[in-house]
Amino acid sequence: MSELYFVSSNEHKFEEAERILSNFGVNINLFKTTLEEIQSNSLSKIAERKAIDAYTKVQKPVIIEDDGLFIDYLEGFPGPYSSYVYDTIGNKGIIHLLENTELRDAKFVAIIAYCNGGNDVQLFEASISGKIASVIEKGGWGYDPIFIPQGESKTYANLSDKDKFSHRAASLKKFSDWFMHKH
Ligand code: ITT
Repeated sequence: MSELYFVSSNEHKFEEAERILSNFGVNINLFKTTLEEIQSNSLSKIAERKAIDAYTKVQKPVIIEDDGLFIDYLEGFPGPYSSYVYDTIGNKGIIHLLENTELRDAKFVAIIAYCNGGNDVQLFEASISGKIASVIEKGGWGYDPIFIPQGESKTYANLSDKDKFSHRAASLKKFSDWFMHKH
């Protein structure tokens, strides 16, 4: 099987993806770089462009992942802007925006995009519903300390089995089903 690169600036994403995919028999290597992120309301369009940019840089089969946290009360914000919002207002800012409401429903979306040359990109999308916590928990990374997946009472930061049901695991499962079948 040819080498497959996971292209990302985020090592946490890679570590989880590597662990999840190894259970499906797929091995990945990290190619650490910052990819071009176009401004768009569509995660799919962003993911597609990231995958083409990644292939241009690596010149080997690549996957990238684009995630978004969509908060109902904020009309889906930060969604496609999740990375920028995390780096600016962060979890504190999100909690502040939801200070006066009980409406805390949200979903975490992950898109895996595969490219092996040209403009041909395969997309695999999955999401998980949940809620935004009222206080920031300790541990985890990114939005882990504030996202409580449906059916759980703790955030991603304090769940030992995040991989079992995370947005990342669900989209990687779809990808690996396709990828293993293709090879
Ligand atoms: P890339 O270089 O791969 O683009 P990134 O960190 O910019 O890395 P995204 O744009 O896909 O990644 O992610 C959007 C934001 O959501 C970013 O701040 C991530 O840290 C965060 N995020 C994604 N998945 C997460 C998870 O499982 N737990 C916590 N935060 C997560």
